[in-house]
Order: sequence, then C-alpha cells, then structure tokens
Amino acid sequence: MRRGSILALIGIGTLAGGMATAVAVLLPWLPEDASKEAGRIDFVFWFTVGICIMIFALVVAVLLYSILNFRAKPDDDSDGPPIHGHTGLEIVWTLIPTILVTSIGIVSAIVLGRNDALGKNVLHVNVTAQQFAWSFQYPEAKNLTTGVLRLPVGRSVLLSFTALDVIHSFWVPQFGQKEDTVPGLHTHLHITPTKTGTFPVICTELCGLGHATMRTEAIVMTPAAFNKWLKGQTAATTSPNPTVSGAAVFKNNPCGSCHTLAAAGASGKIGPDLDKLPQWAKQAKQPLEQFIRTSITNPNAYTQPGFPKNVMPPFSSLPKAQLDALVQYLIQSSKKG
Ligand code: HEC
Ligand SMILES: [Cu+2]
Repeated sequence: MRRGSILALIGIGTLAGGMATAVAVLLPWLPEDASKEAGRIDFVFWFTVGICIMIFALVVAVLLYSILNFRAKPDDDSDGPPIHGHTGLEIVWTLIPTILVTSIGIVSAIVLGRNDALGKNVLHVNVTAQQFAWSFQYPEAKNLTTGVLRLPVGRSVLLSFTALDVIHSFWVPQFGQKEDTVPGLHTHLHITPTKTGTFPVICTELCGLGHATMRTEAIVMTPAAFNKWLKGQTAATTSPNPTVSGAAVFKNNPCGSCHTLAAAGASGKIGPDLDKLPQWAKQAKQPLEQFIRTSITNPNAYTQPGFPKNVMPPFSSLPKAQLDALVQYLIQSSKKG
C-alpha cells in the first residue's frame, strides 16, 4: 500500500471519528447522575460508545477510500479479479470483535456486581405500587408510610417492591436504573444517592388509565435533615398527636397530581376539584365528613359523574391519625374555597 493511501485512510477515519465524538459529547444524551450506580452505568455506556466510534471511523474510512479509489471507469465493462478468501483478514475480523464484545461483557459484569453490593448500614424501604400511586414504607421508623420517597445522601438504600394489581416499573432517571414491580414477585433495587435535590419518580410500565399520573418525587436530603424528618414523622404517626398536619399528609401523598386544591397549590385535573367538596357531598346526598372519608379509603363506593372509576387508588392503609387530619384539612380548605 502506498504511503499516500495510508494517509488518506487515516485522514478520513479521523474526520469521521471526530464528527461522531462531537455528536456524542456535545449533546446532552443522559440525565445528570445522582447515584453511584448511575455513574457506573454511564461508564459502561461511554465505554461502549467509544468502541462504536472507533469501528464507525474504520468502516467510513475504508468505505469512502474504496468508493473514491476503486470505482469503475465509465467505459470499463470488465469483471473484477476472482478472489478466494483471505485467511489473515478473516482471523482479524473475527478476533477484534470477539475481544471488543468480551471486554464490554467483563466491564458490565464488574459494574453489575458493584452496583448490587450493599454498603454498610443499609436503609430498607418497602415500595408499594398500585394503580396509580406509589407509597413508601420505612421499617426502621415503625413502618412510617409516605407518598414521597425521602432518602439520605451517601447511604446505601435497598428498595423492595410489591405490586398490588398489575406490573408497574419504578424509575428515577437520575438514579440510572429501572425496576419492574410484579404481582407475586419480590424485586429489589439498590441505590446510593450522591446528590441532594428533588427528582421525579415515574412509573415506566403502561399500567392502565391513570398510568401517566403515576408519578411522585424522590427527595434526597442530608443525613441530618433526613434523620430529623424521620424522627418527626414517627412521633407524629405513633402518638395520637393532635399536631399531625393534614396539609403535610396531603403533600406526602400523590393527591395533588390528580386533584385541584387551592390551599395546597395543587392543580391536578384527573379527579374532581377538591375546593368544591361541599357541593359534591350534597350531590352524593352524604354528610361532608363521611363523604370525604369514604372517598379516600374506598373511592369506588361513590363515583363522581363525569370522572373515571378505578383511577383513584384506595388510601386504606393511612394511619388513623393521618386520615383524620387529612379529612379535617379538606373540610376546612374546601369551606374556604
Ligand atoms: C391517580 C389519580 C388520583 C389520586 C392520586 C387521588 N385521587 Fe382522589 N379521585 C380521583 C378520581 C378520578 C376521582 C373521581 C372518581 C371517584 O369518585 O372515585 C377521585 C375522587 C376523590 C374524592 C371524592 C370527590 C368526589 O366528588 O367524588 C375525594 C375526596 C378525593 N378523591 C380525595 C383524594 C385524596 C385526599 C387523595 C390523596 C390521599 C386522592 N384523592 C388521590 C383521582 C385521584
Ligand atoms: Cu404504574
């Protein structure tokens, strides 16, 4: 091969590789990382992309070079020379892909092993998925149950999933992993948050009419703030404490993603406007308090005309103190509204 040809091949390859690298690096393909596991998964991703870019550059270089150099002259009707295989080439193009694919396999296996290895002092959270809401239970805090996932930064967290009805899938883009929740199976996900902040929790498995509303938030806090929150919540739910705040119960549960309630700054449109509760109770011919209470624990007992049945999940496992506070809060804010 002439020196000019080699230089041309290298030139084209460098150009193609450079362009592909620019597209890979300059566009924001991945969400920001907020967990150790996501960082490792991103490494596998970029490792694979790097290999792909090298192969891409090689293929484009040989392709363009051949098109430019070996194309037939306009009046050339002759056949090319007959070629019967090339053992050297065949060994090379079998060996290189084998090495590359095996290396991706090894890197992935190391990352999977590390991602599944629990750290010390694991925080266990039981996650329940149902049409169309998430709830989170903290065994370490007397089974405190909330609708927003709160986690301390830097601590190993093991989420254990239960699905009450159909298959759902837990996804926080910034944590980098998805995990299906399957009725009858116990699935798990290990997360070590690395950044404080608020991230979306999304159901990423089409699970019915209200699937798009099956969202809540993961709030990652400093360990001190988390422990303070956990202690405050445990005290509030275990004693018949009159200071349980109905507003907090409303906020901690996904009510606001489906309902409008001015007092809570909520503007959901999937369910009836909760500012008009007295009117809805009259329509259902029920006393206000009883109407609100059964609507929360057993939504299908009465379905508001014009709204879908089976979309609101029953909140039957709310501790009594929280349910009482929530009902009082709704009575008061809807009377104002
Ligand atoms: C996934 C969406 C969704 C979530 C989450 C949700 N609801 Fe509902 N809710 C609905 C729909 C739809 C209806 C109307 C159908 C019915 O009456 O069952 C409804 C009805 C109600 C009603 C009765 C109103 C009426 O006029 O019938 C009350 C009260 C209520 N919800 C309160 C709550 C509270 C409190 C929460 C949080 C603990 C909550 N909802 C969470 C969708 C939701
Ligand atoms: Cu779902």
